Amino acid sequence: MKQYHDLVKHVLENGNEKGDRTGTGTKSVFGHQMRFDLSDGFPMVTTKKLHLKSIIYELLWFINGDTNIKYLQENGVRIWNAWADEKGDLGPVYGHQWRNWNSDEIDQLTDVIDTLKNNPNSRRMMVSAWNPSVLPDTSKSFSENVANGKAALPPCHAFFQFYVADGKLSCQLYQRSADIFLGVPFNIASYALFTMMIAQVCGYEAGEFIHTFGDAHIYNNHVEQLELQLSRDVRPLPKMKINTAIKSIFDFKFEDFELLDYNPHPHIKGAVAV
Ligand code: U5P
Repeated sequence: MKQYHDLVKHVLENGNEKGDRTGTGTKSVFGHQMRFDLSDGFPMVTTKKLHLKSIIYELLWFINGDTNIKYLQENGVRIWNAWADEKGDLGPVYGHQWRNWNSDEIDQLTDVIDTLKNNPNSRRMMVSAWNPSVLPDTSKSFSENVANGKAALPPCHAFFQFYVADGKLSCQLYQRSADIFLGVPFNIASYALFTMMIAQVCGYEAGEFIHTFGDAHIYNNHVEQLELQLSRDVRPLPKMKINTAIKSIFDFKFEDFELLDYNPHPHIKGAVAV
């Protein structure tokens, strides 16, 4: 994961000192891109331990179009707890926009898979989670926004596009805002896995995951943790084994994934800016 370490170094050395919504303060750059060839191994950072379980369950939850945290909680995943209302609802966040865009019964995920199978040269294979009509009113609480039919949070991974060449499927994500220490390692693993799953069900090899950023930032209270991480040696990437019997994106279960040869350095704690 040299790409990740290079991003960390670049932002520590060249980032703009910038205030932010959470009051924490950041070092930030605008515009950056990393490329991961998925045949090199599964891009999970090795210089700190990441838990894959949350990533897999969250991805299956997006794919199902679910926006209530009940399913995540039943599976021990807490990453969305801070934003849900008393019924566990988050409003029309990722899963809703992917499967039922703007509540107009536009299933972007099914449509893009259809195009990938039938017209892979298309330059229109995009899925957008960004929907200006449901962005939250920041003067209101998360649950007030949800009660008004708005999303609890604006999406960070805003939209993605697929590309097929030489029998390989690649995916490029545009992430408008990226917490380099806590969010980015999860976001990379999540979209890398998603790319592999889409490739499998469409009959392609997995090509590259290309991660494009808007505001890529290091929170001031994560600098020490990242310096520790940079001091550690980068280890070989693990491999991801996916049950090859699955032929529909909607049929994957947690048990269909197996991470092999992941030998990371110990976990590093850091506070989340809410
Ligand atoms: N964030 C991520 N990845 C995610 C979700 C959130 O990095 O998947 C981070 C953003 O980078 C930012 C915060 O630090 O959460 C959301 O704040 P804002 O950009 O909406 O102000």
